[in-house]
Amino acid sequence: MTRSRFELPPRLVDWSILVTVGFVAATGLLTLISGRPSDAVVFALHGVGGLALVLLLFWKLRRVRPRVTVRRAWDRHTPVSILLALLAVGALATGAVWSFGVTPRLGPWPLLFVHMVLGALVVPVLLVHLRSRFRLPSTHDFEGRRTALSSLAVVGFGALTWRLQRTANRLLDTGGEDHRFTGSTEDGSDAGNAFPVTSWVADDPDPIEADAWTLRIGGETRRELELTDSDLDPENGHRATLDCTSGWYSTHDWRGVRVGDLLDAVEPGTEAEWVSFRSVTGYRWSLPVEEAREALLATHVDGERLDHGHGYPLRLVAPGRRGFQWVKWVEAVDVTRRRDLGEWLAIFVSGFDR
Ligand SMILES: Nc1nc2c(c(=O)[nH]1)N[C@H]1C(S)=C(S)[C@@H](COP(=O)(O)O)O[C@H]1N2
Ligand SMILES: [Mo]
Repeated sequence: MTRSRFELPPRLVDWSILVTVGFVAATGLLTLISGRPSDAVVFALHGVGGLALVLLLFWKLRRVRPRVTVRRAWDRHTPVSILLALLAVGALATGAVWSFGVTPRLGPWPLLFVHMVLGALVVPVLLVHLRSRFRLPSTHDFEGRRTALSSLAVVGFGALTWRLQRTANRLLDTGGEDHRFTGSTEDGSDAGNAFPVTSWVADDPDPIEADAWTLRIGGETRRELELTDSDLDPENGHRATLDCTSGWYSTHDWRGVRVGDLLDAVEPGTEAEWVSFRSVTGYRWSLPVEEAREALLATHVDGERLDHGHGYPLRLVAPGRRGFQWVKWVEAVDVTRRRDLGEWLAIFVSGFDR
């Protein structure tokens, strides 16, 4: 088979795919904890990487097609390769469709969630695929000038199509224009409690009775404090956007207690670095002390008392953080010296022991 001058050596394509998949997987994970406008670059890089992968995958799939269409060419690893191709194409397609503002649900799952699942599955299936198909490159495959030029072409293609996609969104007035920089679409802003309720995995506590609830504040502090619902004086407010990683956002006027005021009352020790917020369900998340001070433990949204689904009696409002970090049904604030890595597990397993 003759190769056109624009086609890259197979091994170079394969290695470029490996590197690019690593890049989109890493940036994809990073998007989950990116919520500030200055983080927009993470989403852009993820998009550019995905589009670069479209070109690489086009080359690759064209080359290997006969190995699939000719039944004799199959070996026992071929099904894994086909599965991998389907997952990769599915992840790229769902990502692209979402970027154009088409945001259907597939049964209970938002398309963006399907995108994440497919993308996450690519990684282990790719590792299995590599076990049977891994080939060390020869120096010939990476001849300097050609490698540099082709890398440039692939990255250039990704960046250019990303740019064109934005322009197309604007010109064709697709819903993509209305996405926040995180890719999320607006839902229920300024409508009080009438915005989506999202809890994940098993977190579903019974409604909390105000008299049976207290808020404890302690840890690396000089004093401890226990407050009841009637002690909470919702005198502080923030306008902030809750942005869920499943692809929706909602902007509201939140009112409640400034965490900094609570901390002043208990006096954190000099070693205090983090503040952890724990839910009655065991769900928890922590923020660095300085950031936590500016956060809010909210009792009200747009002037309404928070309802049960949104975390009554008290929920964390952490501007610039993604929704999953806005702990609902908070009952304890714990000042600590070290970052609590167990929270990464807690958010998945909380609620299962009930
Ligand atoms: N205790 C607890 N807090 C939680 C969650 C949860 O499952 N349990 N879900 C988080 C997620 S993923 C999001 S997006 C927001 C959603 O808040 P809402 O249900 O008020 O819209 O709450 C966060 N806080
Ligand atoms: Mo979320």
